[in-house]
Amino acid sequence: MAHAIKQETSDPYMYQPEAETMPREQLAALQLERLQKVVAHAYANVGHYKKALDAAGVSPADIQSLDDITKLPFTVKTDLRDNYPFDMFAVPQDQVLRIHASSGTTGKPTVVGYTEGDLNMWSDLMARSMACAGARPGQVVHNAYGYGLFTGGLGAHDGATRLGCAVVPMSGGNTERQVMLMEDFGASVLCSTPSYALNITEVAEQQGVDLRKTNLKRGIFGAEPWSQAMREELESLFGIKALNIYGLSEIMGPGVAVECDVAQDGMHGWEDHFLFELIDQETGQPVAEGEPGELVITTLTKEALPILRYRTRDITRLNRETCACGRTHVRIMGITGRNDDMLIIRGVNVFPSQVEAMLVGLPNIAPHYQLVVSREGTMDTLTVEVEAVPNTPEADYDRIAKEVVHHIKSMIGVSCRASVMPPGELPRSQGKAVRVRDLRNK
Ligand code: DLL
Repeated sequence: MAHAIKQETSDPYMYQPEAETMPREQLAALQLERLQKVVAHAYANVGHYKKALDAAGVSPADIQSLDDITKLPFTVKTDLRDNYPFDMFAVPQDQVLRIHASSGTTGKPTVVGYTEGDLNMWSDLMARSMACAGARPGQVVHNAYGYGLFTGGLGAHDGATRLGCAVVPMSGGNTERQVMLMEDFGASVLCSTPSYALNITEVAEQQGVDLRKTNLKRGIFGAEPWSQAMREELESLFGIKALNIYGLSEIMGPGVAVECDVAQDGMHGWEDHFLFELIDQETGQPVAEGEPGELVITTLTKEALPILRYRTRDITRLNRETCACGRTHVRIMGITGRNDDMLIIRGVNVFPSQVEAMLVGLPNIAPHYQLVVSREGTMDTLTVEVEAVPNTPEADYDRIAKEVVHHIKSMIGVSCRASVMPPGELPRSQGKAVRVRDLRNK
């Protein structure tokens, strides 16, 4: 399908140019000053950190250089759960102005809190991120991230308002109405998960709306892994540029890192507010420059919930070269997936995003899929469920399935089965897509 991008060129417009292009030595000096403050703040005000630092034999005064961060213990998700709901907060309750929580499939959710200063900083960073991704003051932003305890909806909402955009607070769902309002209100920017964006394109097609003819210019997509192939698919279906945005509630929410409109090559992680490390998942040691590893983030300016060395479980690579856009902040080169989403099928590591990269673009297959893992005897088996594109004769399903199996074997190295279904059979995403159905413990 031919690309129909409505705005090819982009200027490197910046919301906070001084911060975004700060020379690296200056950035490092700022980071050290802020790191020392945040460690002292966490140690003095959070029981968990007092205990953890004492146990590691390290005191805030030991942080004399940025490298000293490795003396600090890691924070993991269970630390937040163990201190449910508010014991990780570093400020008195009456200074907390917002609470978000992640749903979590089992047990108690992970709870996060924000002071007025934190909300202000978040709005600024989201405004910065949206401008970096090509949004401009005065535009209409259609926000289809879920509103509620999830940080996506309100995070994007406050950022777009701060940037000076008119926000349409849609949240997820009611997709036919979303298509109508996106067209009628002339939205320039769509904020949603990539899987929900795909759902929107399908509903628009059913309604006879050609999204490429609307005013839409940018998609700011994130909150779940997505492949380059999916990016090309979305860019083509909407006639937009699609930019990747990253964040997590424990650290802030959306706006921790974002791709720039200029290079579209890795997400700028905002180093004046966060310190990024990449570690080997097994040893916890730093990986060599350019190697993949688990992203570890320290908040440098958060008041209500300072977090030291948070193990995100997200796998990526870092690039510290200055970007073509002029921004100096480190680039997070896409998220392959979370290490807890990685499937190990008969010894082969498989991320859903790798399978997605394979499937999207194969002829006769719609870009909807699910991976089903089951156990037969002692063997784990993977079945890839895909949908045929409309009007594919059922007699062809078997041949298509064989092609899928062949491609996955040759590209990823894992043997699987494929099940081709008629259009509309697989569940459609309303927010974060469920890519894996694990039947092994059922
Ligand atoms: O997903 C925050 C967010 C909202 C980010 C809207 C971007 C846009 P959580 O629900 O806490 O927060 O989930 C965080 O989602 O650790 C990653 O595993 C995953 N994730 C977020 N952004 C991306 C991305 C929000 N761009 C978890 N690519 C993170 C891949 C992502 N995975």
